[in-house]
Amino acid sequence: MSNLIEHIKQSIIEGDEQMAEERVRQALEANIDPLQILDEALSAGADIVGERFENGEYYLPELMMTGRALKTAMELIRPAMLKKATDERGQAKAKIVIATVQTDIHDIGKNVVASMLTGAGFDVVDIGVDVPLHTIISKAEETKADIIALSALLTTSMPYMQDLIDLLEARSLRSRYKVIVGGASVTPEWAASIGSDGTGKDAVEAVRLVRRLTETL
Ligand code: B12
Repeated sequence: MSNLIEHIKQSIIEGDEQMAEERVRQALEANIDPLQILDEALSAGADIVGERFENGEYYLPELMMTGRALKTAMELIRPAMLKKATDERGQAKAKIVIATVQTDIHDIGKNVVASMLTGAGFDVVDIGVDVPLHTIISKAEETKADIIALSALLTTSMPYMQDLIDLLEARSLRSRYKVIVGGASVTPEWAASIGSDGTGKDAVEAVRLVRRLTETL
Protein backbone atom coordinates (compact mmCIF):
# COMPACT_ATOMS: atom_id res chain seq x y z
CA MET A 1 0.00 0.00 0.00
CA SER A 2 2.75 2.47 0.89
CA ASN A 3 4.28 1.48 -2.42
CA LEU A 4 1.22 2.70 -4.29
CA ILE A 5 1.28 5.99 -2.38
CA GLU A 6 4.95 6.36 -3.28
CA HIS A 7 4.19 5.63 -6.95
CA ILE A 8 1.42 8.22 -7.07
CA LYS A 9 3.72 10.78 -5.46
CA GLN A 10 6.36 9.95 -8.07
CA SER A 11 3.89 10.40 -10.93
CA ILE A 12 3.02 13.85 -9.58
CA ILE A 13 6.71 14.75 -9.32
CA GLU A 14 7.25 13.59 -12.90
CA GLY A 15 4.05 15.27 -14.10
CA ASP A 16 2.96 11.95 -15.61
CA GLU A 17 -0.80 12.34 -15.91
CA GLN A 18 -1.46 8.86 -17.30
CA MET A 19 0.59 7.17 -14.61
CA ALA A 20 -1.10 9.27 -11.91
CA GLU A 21 -4.51 8.26 -13.22
CA GLU A 22 -3.61 4.56 -13.30
CA ARG A 23 -2.07 4.51 -9.83
CA VAL A 24 -4.85 6.50 -8.21
CA ARG A 25 -7.42 4.09 -9.67
CA GLN A 26 -5.44 1.19 -8.23
CA ALA A 27 -5.19 2.87 -4.84
CA LEU A 28 -8.94 3.50 -4.74
CA GLU A 29 -9.62 -0.11 -5.75
CA ALA A 30 -7.34 -1.15 -2.89
CA ASN A 31 -9.54 0.96 -0.58
CA ILE A 32 -6.79 3.36 0.39
CA ASP A 33 -8.26 6.37 2.19
CA PRO A 34 -8.65 9.22 -0.37
CA LEU A 35 -7.39 11.67 2.23
CA GLN A 36 -4.22 9.66 2.61
CA ILE A 37 -3.80 9.81 -1.18
CA LEU A 38 -4.34 13.57 -1.04
CA ASP A 39 -1.95 14.28 1.82
CA GLU A 40 0.82 11.73 1.42
CA ALA A 41 0.93 11.42 -2.36
CA LEU A 42 -0.62 14.42 -4.13
CA SER A 43 0.23 17.29 -1.80
CA ALA A 44 3.58 15.75 -0.87
CA GLY A 45 4.45 15.41 -4.58
CA ALA A 46 3.27 18.96 -5.29
CA ASP A 47 5.50 20.27 -2.50
CA ILE A 48 8.56 18.61 -4.01
CA VAL A 49 7.77 20.01 -7.46
CA GLY A 50 7.30 23.43 -5.86
CA GLU A 51 10.72 23.18 -4.21
CA ARG A 52 12.36 22.11 -7.47
CA PHE A 53 10.69 25.00 -9.28
CA GLU A 54 11.95 27.38 -6.64
CA ASN A 55 15.49 25.99 -6.91
CA GLY A 56 15.50 26.46 -10.67
CA GLU A 57 15.62 22.70 -11.23
CA TYR A 58 12.14 22.67 -12.79
CA TYR A 59 10.58 25.26 -15.09
CA LEU A 60 7.02 26.33 -15.93
CA PRO A 61 6.36 23.36 -18.30
CA GLU A 62 7.09 20.92 -15.45
CA LEU A 63 4.86 22.92 -13.11
CA MET A 64 2.08 22.77 -15.71
CA MET A 65 2.47 19.03 -16.23
CA THR A 66 2.25 18.49 -12.50
CA GLY A 67 -0.82 20.72 -12.41
CA ARG A 68 -2.49 18.53 -15.04
CA ALA A 69 -1.57 15.30 -13.25
CA LEU A 70 -2.86 16.77 -9.97
CA LYS A 71 -6.18 17.81 -11.55
CA THR A 72 -6.78 14.38 -13.06
CA ALA A 73 -5.88 12.64 -9.80
CA MET A 74 -8.11 15.01 -7.86
CA GLU A 75 -11.10 14.34 -10.15
CA LEU A 76 -10.66 10.63 -9.44
CA ILE A 77 -10.53 10.92 -5.67
CA ARG A 78 -13.26 13.55 -5.48
CA PRO A 79 -16.23 11.08 -5.40
CA ALA A 80 -14.56 9.01 -2.68
CA MET A 81 -13.83 12.16 -0.66
CA LEU A 82 -17.38 13.39 -1.14
CA LYS A 83 -18.71 10.09 0.13
CA LYS A 84 -16.52 10.36 3.19
CA ALA A 85 -17.64 13.91 3.88
CA THR A 86 -21.28 12.90 3.38
CA ASP A 87 -20.89 10.05 5.85
CA GLU A 88 -19.73 12.57 8.42
CA ARG A 89 -22.45 15.07 7.54
CA GLY A 90 -23.59 17.18 10.45
CA GLN A 91 -26.66 19.30 11.02
CA ALA A 92 -25.13 22.57 9.97
CA LYS A 93 -26.59 24.35 7.00
CA ALA A 94 -24.84 27.44 5.89
CA LYS A 95 -24.01 29.18 2.64
CA ILE A 96 -20.40 29.63 1.67
CA VAL A 97 -18.96 31.75 -1.13
CA ILE A 98 -15.52 30.47 -2.08
CA ALA A 99 -12.93 32.00 -4.41
CA THR A 100 -9.27 32.15 -5.24
CA VAL A 101 -8.40 35.82 -4.79
CA GLN A 102 -7.41 38.23 -7.53
CA THR A 103 -4.04 37.69 -9.28
CA ASP A 104 -3.97 34.00 -8.32
CA ILE A 105 -5.14 31.23 -10.65
CA HIS A 106 -4.34 28.17 -8.49
CA ASP A 107 -7.59 26.29 -8.07
CA ILE A 108 -6.81 22.65 -7.34
CA GLY A 109 -6.86 23.04 -3.55
CA LYS A 110 -9.84 25.42 -3.60
CA ASN A 111 -11.81 22.90 -5.65
CA VAL A 112 -11.07 20.14 -3.14
CA VAL A 113 -12.17 22.37 -0.27
CA ALA A 114 -15.36 23.31 -2.16
CA SER A 115 -16.14 19.65 -2.89
CA MET A 116 -15.59 18.55 0.66
CA LEU A 117 -17.77 21.34 2.04
CA THR A 118 -20.51 20.44 -0.44
CA GLY A 119 -20.24 16.81 0.60
CA ALA A 120 -20.49 17.85 4.23
CA GLY A 121 -23.89 19.38 3.51
CA PHE A 122 -23.02 23.04 3.08
CA ASP A 123 -24.36 25.18 0.28
CA VAL A 124 -21.25 26.21 -1.65
CA VAL A 125 -21.06 28.89 -4.32
CA ASP A 126 -17.72 28.58 -6.09
CA ILE A 127 -16.95 31.76 -8.03
CA GLY A 128 -13.64 30.64 -9.49
CA VAL A 129 -10.12 32.02 -9.63
CA ASP A 130 -8.52 35.44 -9.89
CA VAL A 131 -11.69 36.98 -8.49
CA PRO A 132 -11.63 40.72 -7.71
CA LEU A 133 -12.44 41.57 -4.08
CA HIS A 134 -15.51 43.62 -5.03
CA THR A 135 -16.94 40.65 -6.93
CA ILE A 136 -16.43 38.35 -3.93
CA ILE A 137 -18.27 40.77 -1.66
CA SER A 138 -21.10 41.37 -4.16
CA LYS A 139 -21.58 37.63 -4.57
CA ALA A 140 -21.66 37.13 -0.80
CA GLU A 141 -24.27 39.90 -0.50
CA GLU A 142 -26.32 38.65 -3.43
CA THR A 143 -26.44 35.03 -2.19
CA LYS A 144 -26.83 36.00 1.48
CA ALA A 145 -23.80 33.93 2.36
CA ASP A 146 -22.75 33.19 5.94
CA ILE A 147 -19.12 32.47 5.17
CA ILE A 148 -16.57 33.84 2.73
CA ALA A 149 -13.80 31.30 2.04
CA LEU A 150 -10.67 32.60 0.36
CA SER A 151 -7.83 30.65 -1.20
CA ALA A 152 -4.41 31.94 -2.29
CA LEU A 153 -1.19 30.08 -3.04
CA LEU A 154 0.99 32.99 -4.13
CA THR A 155 2.49 34.94 -1.26
CA THR A 156 1.95 38.03 -3.40
CA SER A 157 -1.80 37.27 -3.50
CA MET A 158 -2.22 36.63 0.21
CA PRO A 159 -2.38 40.35 1.17
CA TYR A 160 -5.64 40.60 -0.81
CA MET A 161 -7.25 38.46 1.87
CA GLN A 162 -6.41 41.14 4.39
CA ASP A 163 -7.70 43.77 1.97
CA LEU A 164 -11.02 41.96 1.69
CA ILE A 165 -11.43 41.96 5.46
CA ASP A 166 -10.55 45.67 5.56
CA LEU A 167 -13.06 46.33 2.79
CA LEU A 168 -15.79 44.50 4.70
CA GLU A 169 -14.98 46.59 7.74
CA ALA A 170 -15.02 49.83 5.74
CA ARG A 171 -18.47 48.92 4.43
CA SER A 172 -19.70 47.93 7.92
CA LEU A 173 -20.23 44.39 6.69
CA ARG A 174 -17.57 42.57 8.68
CA SER A 175 -19.91 41.24 11.38
CA ARG A 176 -22.21 39.71 8.76
CA TYR A 177 -19.68 37.15 7.58
CA LYS A 178 -17.22 34.65 8.89
CA VAL A 179 -14.11 34.91 6.72
CA ILE A 180 -11.85 31.87 6.43
CA VAL A 181 -8.59 31.70 4.54
CA GLY A 182 -6.31 28.98 3.21
CA GLY A 183 -3.54 27.96 0.85
CA ALA A 184 -0.09 26.40 1.08
CA SER A 185 1.60 29.40 2.75
CA VAL A 186 -1.23 30.42 5.07
CA THR A 187 -0.43 29.71 8.72
CA PRO A 188 -2.79 29.96 11.71
CA GLU A 189 -0.70 32.87 13.01
CA TRP A 190 -1.00 34.76 9.76
CA ALA A 191 -4.71 34.02 9.52
CA ALA A 192 -5.17 35.44 13.02
CA SER A 193 -3.00 38.47 12.28
CA ILE A 194 -5.23 39.61 9.42
CA GLY A 195 -8.35 39.27 11.57
CA SER A 196 -9.86 36.27 9.77
CA ASP A 197 -12.03 33.70 11.52
CA GLY A 198 -9.58 30.89 10.93
CA THR A 199 -7.76 28.62 8.53
CA GLY A 200 -7.22 24.93 7.90
CA LYS A 201 -4.22 23.16 6.43
CA ASP A 202 -6.36 20.92 4.23
CA ALA A 203 -9.92 20.23 3.15
CA VAL A 204 -10.69 18.11 6.20
CA GLU A 205 -9.65 20.94 8.51
CA ALA A 206 -11.65 23.35 6.38
CA VAL A 207 -14.79 21.30 6.98
CA ARG A 208 -14.09 21.08 10.72
CA LEU A 209 -13.54 24.83 10.89
CA VAL A 210 -16.78 25.59 9.06
CA ARG A 211 -18.69 23.17 11.30
CA ARG A 212 -17.30 24.93 14.35
CA LEU A 213 -18.08 28.40 13.01
CA THR A 214 -21.62 27.48 12.03
CA GLU A 215 -22.56 25.74 15.28
CA THR A 216 -23.98 29.01 16.53
CA LEU A 217 -25.79 30.00 13.33
C1 B12 B 1 0.30 23.03 -9.75
C2 B12 B 1 0.93 24.39 -9.52
C3 B12 B 1 0.71 25.38 -10.49
C4 B12 B 1 -0.27 25.20 -11.64
C5 B12 B 1 -1.69 25.48 -11.08
C6 B12 B 1 -2.79 24.70 -11.79
C7 B12 B 1 -4.14 24.96 -11.14
N1 B12 B 1 -5.15 24.86 -11.97
O1 B12 B 1 -4.29 25.24 -9.96
C8 B12 B 1 0.22 26.30 -12.64
C9 B12 B 1 1.24 25.69 -13.59
C10 B12 B 1 -0.87 26.99 -13.47
C11 B12 B 1 0.95 27.25 -11.70
C12 B12 B 1 1.23 28.56 -12.03
C13 B12 B 1 2.03 29.40 -11.24
N2 B12 B 1 2.66 29.07 -10.09
CO1 B12 B 1 2.29 27.42 -9.10
N3 B12 B 1 2.32 25.81 -8.14
C14 B12 B 1 1.72 24.66 -8.36
C15 B12 B 1 2.11 23.67 -7.22
C16 B12 B 1 3.22 22.75 -7.74
C17 B12 B 1 0.99 22.81 -6.65
C18 B12 B 1 -0.27 23.54 -6.17
C19 B12 B 1 -1.36 22.55 -5.85
O2 B12 B 1 -2.29 22.35 -6.63
N4 B12 B 1 -1.22 21.82 -4.73
C20 B12 B 1 -2.14 20.72 -4.33
C21 B12 B 1 -3.37 21.26 -3.57
C22 B12 B 1 -4.29 20.10 -3.17
O3 B12 B 1 -2.90 21.87 -2.38
P1 B12 B 1 -3.24 23.39 -1.97
O4 B12 B 1 -3.54 24.20 -3.18
O5 B12 B 1 -2.22 23.87 -1.03
O6 B12 B 1 -4.66 23.28 -1.21
C23 B12 B 1 -4.84 22.63 0.05
C24 B12 B 1 -4.58 23.54 1.27
O7 B12 B 1 -3.72 24.61 1.01
C25 B12 B 1 -5.95 23.94 1.75
N5 B12 B 1 -6.59 25.11 1.14
C26 B12 B 1 -6.50 25.67 -0.08
N6 B12 B 1 -7.32 26.68 -0.23
C27 B12 B 1 -8.02 26.81 0.93
C28 B12 B 1 -9.00 27.72 1.34
C29 B12 B 1 -9.52 27.64 2.64
C30 B12 B 1 -10.56 28.61 3.07
C31 B12 B 1 -9.03 26.65 3.54
C32 B12 B 1 -9.53 26.59 4.92
C33 B12 B 1 -8.04 25.74 3.14
C34 B12 B 1 -7.55 25.82 1.83
O8 B12 B 1 -6.73 22.80 1.41
C35 B12 B 1 -6.32 22.31 0.12
C36 B12 B 1 -6.68 20.86 -0.02
O9 B12 B 1 -6.04 20.02 0.93
C37 B12 B 1 2.61 24.68 -6.11
C38 B12 B 1 3.56 24.11 -5.07
C39 B12 B 1 2.87 23.85 -3.73
N7 B12 B 1 3.52 23.09 -2.90
O10 B12 B 1 1.80 24.33 -3.44
C40 B12 B 1 3.19 25.81 -6.98
C41 B12 B 1 3.30 27.24 -6.43
C42 B12 B 1 2.09 27.59 -5.60
N8 B12 B 1 3.34 28.04 -7.65
C43 B12 B 1 4.17 29.04 -7.59
C44 B12 B 1 4.40 30.00 -8.62
C45 B12 B 1 5.54 30.98 -8.40
C46 B12 B 1 3.61 30.02 -9.77
C47 B12 B 1 3.70 31.03 -10.93
C48 B12 B 1 3.91 32.50 -10.52
C49 B12 B 1 4.80 30.55 -11.89
C50 B12 B 1 5.13 31.49 -13.04
N9 B12 B 1 6.34 31.97 -13.06
O11 B12 B 1 4.30 31.75 -13.87
C51 B12 B 1 2.33 30.81 -11.63
C52 B12 B 1 1.27 31.74 -11.01
C53 B12 B 1 0.10 31.96 -11.84
C54 B12 B 1 -0.94 32.78 -11.08
N10 B12 B 1 -1.08 34.05 -11.42
O12 B12 B 1 -1.57 32.29 -10.15
C55 B12 B 1 4.87 29.10 -6.23
C56 B12 B 1 4.37 30.22 -5.33
C57 B12 B 1 5.52 30.83 -4.58
C58 B12 B 1 5.08 31.90 -3.64
N11 B12 B 1 5.65 31.84 -2.47
O13 B12 B 1 4.26 32.73 -3.89
C59 B12 B 1 4.66 27.63 -5.69
C60 B12 B 1 4.56 27.53 -4.14
C61 B12 B 1 5.86 26.79 -6.19
C62 B12 B 1 7.18 27.23 -5.57
N12 B12 B 1 7.59 26.63 -4.46
O14 B12 B 1 7.84 28.09 -6.10
N13 B12 B 1 1.29 26.63 -10.53
